[in-house]
Amino acid sequence: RLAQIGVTGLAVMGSNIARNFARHGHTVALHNRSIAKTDALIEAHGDEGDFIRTETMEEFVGALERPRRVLIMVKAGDPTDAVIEELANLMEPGDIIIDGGNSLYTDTIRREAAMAARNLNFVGAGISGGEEGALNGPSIMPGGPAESYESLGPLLESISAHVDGVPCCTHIGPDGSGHFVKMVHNGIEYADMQLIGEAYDLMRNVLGMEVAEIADVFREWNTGTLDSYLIEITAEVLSQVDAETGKPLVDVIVDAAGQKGTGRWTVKSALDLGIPTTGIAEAVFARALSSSTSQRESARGLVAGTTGAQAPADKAAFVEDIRKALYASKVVAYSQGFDQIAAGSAEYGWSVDPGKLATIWRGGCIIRAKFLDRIREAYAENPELPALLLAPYFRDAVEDSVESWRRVIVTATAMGVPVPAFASSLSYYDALRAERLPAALTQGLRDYFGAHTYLRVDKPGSFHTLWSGDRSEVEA
Ligand code: NBP
Repeated sequence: RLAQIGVTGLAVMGSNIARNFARHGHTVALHNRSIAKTDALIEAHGDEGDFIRTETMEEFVGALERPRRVLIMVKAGDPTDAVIEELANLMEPGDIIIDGGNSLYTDTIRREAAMAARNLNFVGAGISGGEEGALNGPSIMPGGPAESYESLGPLLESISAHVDGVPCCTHIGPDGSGHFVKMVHNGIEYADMQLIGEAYDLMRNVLGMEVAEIADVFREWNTGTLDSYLIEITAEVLSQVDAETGKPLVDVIVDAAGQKGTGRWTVKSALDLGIPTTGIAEAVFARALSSSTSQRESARGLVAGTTGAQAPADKAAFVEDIRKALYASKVVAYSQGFDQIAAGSAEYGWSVDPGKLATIWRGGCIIRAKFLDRIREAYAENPELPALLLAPYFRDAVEDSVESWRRVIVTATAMGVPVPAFASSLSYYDALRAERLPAALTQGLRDYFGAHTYLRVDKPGSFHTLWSGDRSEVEA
């Protein structure tokens, strides 16, 4: 017998995906650099389906039906390159190599070109959903050649999450597009988590609420427009009591957030593309600030200057303000993320369909939410949306929230509670809708010190003022 799919790299993610394939009736060839992980998987879960145990790469490749399909689930970076090279040396034209790790999209573009030159199909596939998703149904974002999706698509769709019978897996576009959208997905996840953190902090440090009470608020929010996986697990984490101390677990966890890099990659790419993803950037910087432990230690005791600032008297009303501020800021973060995807797609010629993307993010992935259905509808209604924020549904939601949003930021600022993502999202909204921006002054300054020229509102052409001369204007 031959396997329909091979999985190499059997740590948490790889072994769960291999089990997911097997549970869906596919024969799965297993390989890992060290045999121990392969044996551990077979020992613990061998009865879940049809696995073929292999020790060497030769044996592994030989166990696959043609065209061969191999999913690589090893550490991103050099290990992935090493495994690709080993596989490519053993494969034949038309075979498909899938990289399911969190690879940087520019690496995927490079690898796809190198494999195409050897007549091999290379598919960079973003996979989201963590360990649990890998086992029970992730959201899968495969890029690479469209032809390879014909053979691969049904296999991947069978193990993906499904929402209303629709698989959370679709061909995203050529070469690095799958890993690019997965990267932005992770960036949005950073923004979502930061916004949730700020909402929690406001309830805690402006309203003085108990952790358990805040957990109840999130549980309640999860029944409305904010209904999402992250809001749901926020209630779970906030409800957890530390067995050792009897305190809320969140109070014994060190307040320094880690990061593995996909948020940072998103922001770097946004800078290169010239797209203001302020929500994601604030989230990445907020994690960095939280981890500046010694600097924070030294800054403790800096004057707050909050003399006389009072918490709002109507607690319930302020909680509702926070909910609206969270929702509006979330709309901004997604709108910015989709802007970045549109810009990346244009830059690399990927033709990514934002509506299809919203559809496959509805289930399986970490940012899955009711909200994604609204995004899918917005793009279905108008595929040429200038910005998600301007789709009628989201525009109404944000306009309905804007007064609450301002009250929250005013109060947080007066009371010295940091709300970088809430505040910068509101500033983005205000800048986007502004009649005139101070960028006109920036242009004047640039012209003054660097003769960078400026455009005029009243006539065509570029102009320069002779700042160090008689200050008359010349056409540049
Ligand atoms: P890890 O990222 O921890 O990688 C461990 C695996 O890589 C092991 O199978 C290990 O083999 C193998 N490996 C290494 Br390390 N160097 C190798 C090399 N030079 N040659 C061959 N194999 C090598 O595993 P993971 O957490 O399961 O994640 C797998 C991929 O999925 C990563 O790219 C990750 O970013 C991505 N991802 C993870 C999550 C998540 O929630 N964890 C979610 C989405 C995507 P060994 O057993 O012989 O050491």
